Amino acid sequence: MQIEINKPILELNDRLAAANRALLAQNKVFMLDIMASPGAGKTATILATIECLRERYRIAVIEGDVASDVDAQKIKASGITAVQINTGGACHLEAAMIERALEMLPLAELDLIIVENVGNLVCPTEFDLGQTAQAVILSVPEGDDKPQKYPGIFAIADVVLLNKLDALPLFDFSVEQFTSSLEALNPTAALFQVSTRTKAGIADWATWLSNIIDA
Ligand SMILES: Nc1nc2c(ncn2[C@@H]2O[C@H](COP(=O)(O)OP(=O)(O)OP(=O)(O)O)[C@@H](O)[C@H]2O)c(=O)[nH]1
Ligand SMILES: [Mg+2]
Repeated sequence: MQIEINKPILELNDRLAAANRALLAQNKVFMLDIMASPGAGKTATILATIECLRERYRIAVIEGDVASDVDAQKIKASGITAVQINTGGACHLEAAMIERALEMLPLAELDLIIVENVGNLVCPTEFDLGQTAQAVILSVPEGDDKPQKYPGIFAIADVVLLNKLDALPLFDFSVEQFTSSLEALNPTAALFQVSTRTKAGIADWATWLSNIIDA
């Protein structure tokens, strides 16, 4: 006999995610979930995005990490409210964790919540958080083959950011190969080539995000 553990866990997660989504809709808050490997540039992208959009939207950030409040401190240093979730080992955020973080935020006074998921290209894929949109960041040093090797996460993305574009001369990374594998997996995902260091592409990405927030 086989016991299916994942099914009830995911069903419960889906129910809580639906409740999060309803709460956000009721408060007219857009929630963006950002997923990527450790070090791909999630926090750097969030900070760069905040700089572009802070005059236009009231923003808060939910930080997900296995341990520490390093990223939440970076966000707070920019004057933006941040709630840190420590998963204590889990390699992804879950809807129940977001539910608790949302209780700590003044939803009626916010337009945009950016969630930094735990650094991982596999685990976050199955866990709906109640987000409005999902972004995946891949950075140039990770290699152009990642959509082929981790198809699940690229397939569910609404938007993909190729970050650390400034590092292209140092790595054997084919933008063409990456783009065509991504397109084969997810033809409708928007793609932005960015560098949080040089700020290349950041304004275009922020404009795209603000267009879907306003839609
Ligand atoms: N050269 C270059 N470095 C970058 C760029 N974006 C981020 N970095 C660097 O990459 C490292 C990781 O960036 P983070 O933003 O902390 O990455 P993260 O995905 O939030 O990492 P975790 O939260 O640990 O999973 C830092 O040293 C950043 O300065 C970029 O566009 N170009
Ligand atoms: Mg980070």
